[in-house]
Amino acid sequence: MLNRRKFLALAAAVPLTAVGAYAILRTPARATGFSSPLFIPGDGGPFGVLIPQGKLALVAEHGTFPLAGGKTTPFLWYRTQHQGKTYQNPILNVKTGTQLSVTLDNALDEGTILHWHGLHLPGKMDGNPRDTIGPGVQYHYDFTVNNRSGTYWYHTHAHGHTAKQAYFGLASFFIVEDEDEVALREALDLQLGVTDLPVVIQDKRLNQAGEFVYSPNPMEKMMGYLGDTILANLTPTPFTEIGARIYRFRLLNGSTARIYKIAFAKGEKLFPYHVIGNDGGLLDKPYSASEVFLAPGERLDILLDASTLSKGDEVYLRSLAFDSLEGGGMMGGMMGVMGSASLANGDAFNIMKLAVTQPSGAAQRLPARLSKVNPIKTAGAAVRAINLEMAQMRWLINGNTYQMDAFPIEVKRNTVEIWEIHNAGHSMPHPMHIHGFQFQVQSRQNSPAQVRALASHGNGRTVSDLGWKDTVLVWPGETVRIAIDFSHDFGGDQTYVFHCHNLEHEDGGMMVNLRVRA
Ligand SMILES: [Cu+2]
Repeated sequence: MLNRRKFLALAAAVPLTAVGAYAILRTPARATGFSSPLFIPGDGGPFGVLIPQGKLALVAEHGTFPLAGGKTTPFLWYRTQHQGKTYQNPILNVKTGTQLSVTLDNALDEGTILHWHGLHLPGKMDGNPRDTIGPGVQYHYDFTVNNRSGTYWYHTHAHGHTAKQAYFGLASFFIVEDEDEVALREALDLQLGVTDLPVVIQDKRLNQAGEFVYSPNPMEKMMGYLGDTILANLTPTPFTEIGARIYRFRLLNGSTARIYKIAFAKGEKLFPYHVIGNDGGLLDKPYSASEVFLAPGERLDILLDASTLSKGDEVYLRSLAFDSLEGGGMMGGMMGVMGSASLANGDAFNIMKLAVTQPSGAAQRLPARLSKVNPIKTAGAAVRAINLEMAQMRWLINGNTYQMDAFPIEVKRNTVEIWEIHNAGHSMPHPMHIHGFQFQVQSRQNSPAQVRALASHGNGRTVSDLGWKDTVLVWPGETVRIAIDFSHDFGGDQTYVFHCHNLEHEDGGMMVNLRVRA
């Protein structure tokens, strides 16, 4: 158990010279203009929507990305040439049942591997750190997409370098469609890239030339690296024009460490929205909400009904203030004293402005049903304890940091397990992610007050716990029970990882191998 004295000792261990350097690099936070057009994906180029036809060849390489104001930043991306067009970090858009054949060429100067976050795949197709490939090496993926419709994503999982490579860009969306998705799109006349907008939210530090800076000091390697400039689709202080109708936002928290408390606000008043999907796709029906936590790795699929707004109205996508509960409240204070991020985890800020350009429209009716979520049958399921804590400045899962050749968790194929994930009281919030399988949140116990306040869905659950999940935020002191069905129809033993999606925690070893025995 981490106590007050240990926290003070490790705080004292951070070299002040390193901290001093950040103060110089930091640019003013909280710009207020919201006059940069939101970057919206097109059908080619950066983040272009790509429907794979035949083989897909992705090259992980260095590039430069244009930011608002005519500046560019060094960037890492997956480039591909497909059907006569060039894409960087394409938004892949596939139907359930599609067979994909993908090559990854590593044109970086260090190891990398691509992980399909949220997809149900054989272990060798999943892209986990054990399969990191060196520079100049190619990795081949062949698999069938059998997930439900939903907003998945793909990103680097380079052993030891995931945070830095993801921070510099190696990530994009993977959007899966099935008949439920088609029905929803038709019912609400949604169009990807027009009224159905994938939005990745990230925080970065920029130097005076406007380039991304990633150089965490020892404290930030342990806690997580926070930026002070918030980007939506790589746009700082963005705005986008909307009509008076329903819009869909597929929000992805693509930050390495920052948690957002997602809300929309018109003036000082919260503007409620509907949650229609989580990590593993559509929920059974739309759920009204006005505040939802979104941790690194998680997705939130929402509908915003702007039909009651009128021309000239402005609505902001915001992150509301919350208590980051880092080190039982102590760590956050010390981070401030140490002169780390000027925008703390839990500070409030606007993310994006929506400007209504049409008079009020006719109300659109939300579908009463979206999809079917079959509850995992948990009768007779074994319960496995997963304990999260810190010792000697390392985050531990069941007492250990990551050992690449050890398989502390072995489960049997075609069995259901309940994982009881307990986070120590003096800790940090940890977004825990499992590869290869979607799970269902059964309950939250001993939640902090700010989570209990949102727990209106039974057994302490919030709206972001509904449906299917691959990443669940576990707050200090909390116990979160999840049900996982380890059924699959892949041949032989399968190996995956379970880890914290605070990417600095992950790179620091907050990860464990998992074997599903045939
Ligand atoms: Cu963590």
